[in-house]
Amino acid sequence: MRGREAVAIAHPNVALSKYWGKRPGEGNVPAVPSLSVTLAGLTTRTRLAWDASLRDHRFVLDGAARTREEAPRVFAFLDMLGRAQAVSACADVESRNDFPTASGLASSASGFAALALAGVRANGSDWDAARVADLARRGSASAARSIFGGFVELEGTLARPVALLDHLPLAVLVCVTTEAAKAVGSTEGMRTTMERSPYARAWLEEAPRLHAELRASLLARDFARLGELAEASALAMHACAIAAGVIYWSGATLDALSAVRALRASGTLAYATIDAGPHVKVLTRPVDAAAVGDAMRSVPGVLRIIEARPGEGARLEHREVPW
Ligand code: 2P0
Repeated sequence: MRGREAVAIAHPNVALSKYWGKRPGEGNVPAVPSLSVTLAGLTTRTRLAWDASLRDHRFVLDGAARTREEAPRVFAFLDMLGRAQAVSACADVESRNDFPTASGLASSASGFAALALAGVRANGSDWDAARVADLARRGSASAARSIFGGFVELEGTLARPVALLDHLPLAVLVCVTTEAAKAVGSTEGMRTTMERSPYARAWLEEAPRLHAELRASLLARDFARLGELAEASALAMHACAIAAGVIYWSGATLDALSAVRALRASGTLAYATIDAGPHVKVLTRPVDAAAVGDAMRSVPGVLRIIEARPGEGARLEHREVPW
């Protein structure tokens, strides 16, 4: 029998202070705190119904049905979601991203955020945002941050909003450098880093310091300091990963980084951040976004630019207020 359904939407986020590395043990708990901004304009929309007539979950992503073998993480998450909600039925899920998977914006963050919220609400549960975020984290830690809008912190198992989306005027220019999917996923990349990098301990010590200072600069609305710290966090994360042979950068990444530094040298507030892929995301003020976009477009190897602004947290479709 088909139960109630819910349709949730969620957006990806970009971390200003980075999460890289997990605490030992179960539960997918980050080893370091992170702070992100949820992005408007790029959306995952997920419909979920609990259906007792199904023999296994049904998962359709961007119009194509995926089997348990093809999407093990999603199926394991749905198993866990059913247990958490005490539902014996299987989930019937259709999910769609309106942005390409290789865009450099993690679809796992918006994907697991939308899936968690839809699964909980389809069962009629009125869990609060922190509890839904705790669930989403088990799918992908960055998904916990996409439950909330604006500027969001994830520390251990707890995700919480730090500042509203209009707290600090910010434009994020995603400089796409390849249309190919990344070679090494984040989970594997961070595991290899923690096992093999001679600088793993240094990262685990440095990341919380950078995070605390970045958080303070956000609350003080100090854009330049926030940008410097965000770039420092990304560079420290990648330096640690590179030392373990986990190299996400390409030549275009370095060229884009140089262009951001040239912009700064000429007096423009522009700062780079880089996630588990070769794309460079430029943090700038909306007033400078057009000029920064022009400069980045002229970098050889930058294929196109997606411009994003701070956005809302995950919510049920057709609802003005978050839930
Ligand atoms: C972040 N990243 O803080 C960091 C920076 C990428 C680089 O969170 O293993 O997909 O599923 O918890 O959340 C991407 O990692 O990893 C990520 P899992 P996730 O945004």
